[in-house]
Amino acid sequence: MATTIKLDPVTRIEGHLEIEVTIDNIGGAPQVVDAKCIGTMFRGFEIILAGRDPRDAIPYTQRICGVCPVSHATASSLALDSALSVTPPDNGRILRNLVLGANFIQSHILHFYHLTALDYVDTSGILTDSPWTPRYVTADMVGGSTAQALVNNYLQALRVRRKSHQMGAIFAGKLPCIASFAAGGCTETPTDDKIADFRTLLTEIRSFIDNSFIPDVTTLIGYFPTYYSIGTGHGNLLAFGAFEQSAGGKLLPGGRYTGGSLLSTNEAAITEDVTASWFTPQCGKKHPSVGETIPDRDKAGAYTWLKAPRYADVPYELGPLARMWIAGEYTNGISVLDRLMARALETKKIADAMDSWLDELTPGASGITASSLPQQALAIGLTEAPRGALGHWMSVDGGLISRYQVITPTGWNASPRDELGQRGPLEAALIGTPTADTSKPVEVLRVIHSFDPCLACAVHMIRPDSQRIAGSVIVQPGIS
Ligand code: NFE
Repeated sequence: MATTIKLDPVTRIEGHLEIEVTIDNIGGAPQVVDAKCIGTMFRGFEIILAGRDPRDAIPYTQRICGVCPVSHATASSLALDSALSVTPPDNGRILRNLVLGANFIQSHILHFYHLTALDYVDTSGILTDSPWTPRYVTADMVGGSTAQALVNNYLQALRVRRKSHQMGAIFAGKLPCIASFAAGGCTETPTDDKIADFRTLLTEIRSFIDNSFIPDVTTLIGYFPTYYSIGTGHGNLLAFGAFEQSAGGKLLPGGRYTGGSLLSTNEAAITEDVTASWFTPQCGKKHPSVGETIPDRDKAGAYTWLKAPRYADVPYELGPLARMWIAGEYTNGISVLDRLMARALETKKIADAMDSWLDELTPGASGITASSLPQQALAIGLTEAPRGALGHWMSVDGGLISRYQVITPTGWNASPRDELGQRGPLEAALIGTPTADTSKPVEVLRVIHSFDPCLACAVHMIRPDSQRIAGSVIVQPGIS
């Protein structure tokens, strides 16, 4: 008989995500046969931004999330560059890259050591107190000296992430939420001292990436080869691309992969479906430039505060694997382990590029081009966040924001079913996941965490009550 489990909430992610999975025996093997991603918060930043000065978009949208604020600052700055018809000087473009890179590094290290490694490692006898317990411990976990080494680096990774924030703050003013990005570039002026300070921290962080992070990911995934065929999903990948280079093009290019082909991405093909979302039908099937955010908590058949972004009506997975695949640098496969490996390799690619970007800075030269605000504009800022492609769409009327829409990577990855009945990427990836013990569905957690979901990004205001389905088994994974 099928069992429905609700992970409420899923822990070790950002924000509140509920996952409901139905498990049944197929050929004698218990596995996930249905899945729903449930965003439990209402997203309201678009409403907050309406009527404000367009320049407010940079500080306001960073408050969507403390993990990827630089990506929101980048997307809103790019939208403002476009609205104001201004091009940043080379220093401005490079400084933006360096601060965004620092944020990617800390986020990717956070994901592996602090959000997902504990799905694989038995730390009994090593980590015995909160916040590491309570947690699932299953027979297939890695223990012994491998667990001890990973725990040591878990603690070291906390220090490395702090240094990555310190590094970014040299050109950002502060982190997590930065103060230096603006229309036309970055208000910081690089000096020899700041460049040297940045490089000192970067060199130490690159050493950790090369000597600990990538070896640890490689070691860990070596114990779990079956996860190369778990969490595969729809197999469609999409990126907008990021990190504009001096020679033109982007370090991580945009594009799409579907049906075995690499294709270009055109944001005009994006719409947001609300068939299963708590928004009025008039919000549905709209391009984000004309998107609406009108909540309807009582909507029949809906189960989440996330909309369902689609590209030409097709669900796409976003993230480091999509970017590295489209860049042609990682095409081993689409699975739980491929997401972990691609994320680690992308961290190295960005960190290595940052060292050469420091050489391209001109000390003492301004990072910003002056500009003035338009009365009317329709502007788009497309970039990448650690979790995947990020888009901001902004309309300006009478010198004020008249409409603002944000589509985050977790908005795509954790999206619900659409009007065609297609599951979102994470929902689809969960189908077929083996589940040996429904009281400890660690396999389900491994698939969820491979996407590194961030519900704070995907939805933006908390709802005071929580909804549970009568008769379902409630599983609390604890606060490990
Ligand atoms: Ni809250 Fe974010 C990233 C964005 S996730 S972390 O990365 O945008 O959807």
